[in-house]
Amino acid sequence: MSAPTETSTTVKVVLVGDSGTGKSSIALQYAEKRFEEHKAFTLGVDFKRVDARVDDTLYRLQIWDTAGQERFRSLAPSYVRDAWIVFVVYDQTRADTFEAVDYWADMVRHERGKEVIMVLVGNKADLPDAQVSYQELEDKATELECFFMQTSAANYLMVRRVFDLALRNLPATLPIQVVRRASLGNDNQSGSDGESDGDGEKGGKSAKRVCCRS
Ligand SMILES: Nc1nc2c(ncn2[C@@H]2O[C@H](COP(=O)(O)OP(=O)(O)O)[C@@H](O)[C@H]2O)c(=O)[nH]1
Ligand SMILES: [Mg+2]
Repeated sequence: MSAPTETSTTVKVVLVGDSGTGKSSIALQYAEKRFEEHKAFTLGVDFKRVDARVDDTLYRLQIWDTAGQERFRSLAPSYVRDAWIVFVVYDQTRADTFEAVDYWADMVRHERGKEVIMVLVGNKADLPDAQVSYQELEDKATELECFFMQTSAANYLMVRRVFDLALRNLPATLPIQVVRRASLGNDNQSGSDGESDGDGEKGGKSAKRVCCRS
């Protein structure tokens, strides 16, 4: 395998969506490969830094995990404003969180227009009692002209795939500057997870690109 290309630009990623949908759990699983059954509520905004390798490129990610509660809602736009990737997360076992997707997606489009990579994420795909079907997810993503994926924050591979999807589709307009060919060092996305796209994951389906004509 060739050495990855390191990029100098930090890619800002923001998670939005109603409270309890699993935003913090997705961030935790991606950054630290762990899952907490009883995750404490996020107050305000949490921040994580992750080095991520996708294909042959090493990205530096800043992950901003916002709180979904009503009293914190006014904070989210200022984080979304200069983000390149926004995950709009709902809990597929709670229809009310899916209904709230319009609110969050409108805010994202208002702040960032079509330039941003927006991914509609149906989380908790490991749980049996879904109130929102895969078809509804797909239809909503078509309507919102965004990417979509089902995830389970309990499953690292599913979480990694949603980040990979977004990173692979970063627009050419992103000023990513390649600085050097570098050996991988200690980034946490070593690519040795034995994962192959589309296979080997439980409880979810792979995403399709449905949108985002530029
Ligand atoms: N079964 C299951 N539980 C999850 C999943 N994601 C989050 N949770 C749980 O749902 C609750 C809320 O998660 P949290 O990450 O705090 O949601 P947030 O408010 O959107 O940040 C926590 O008890 C998590 O353990 C998931 O994919 N599957
Ligand atoms: Mg949270």
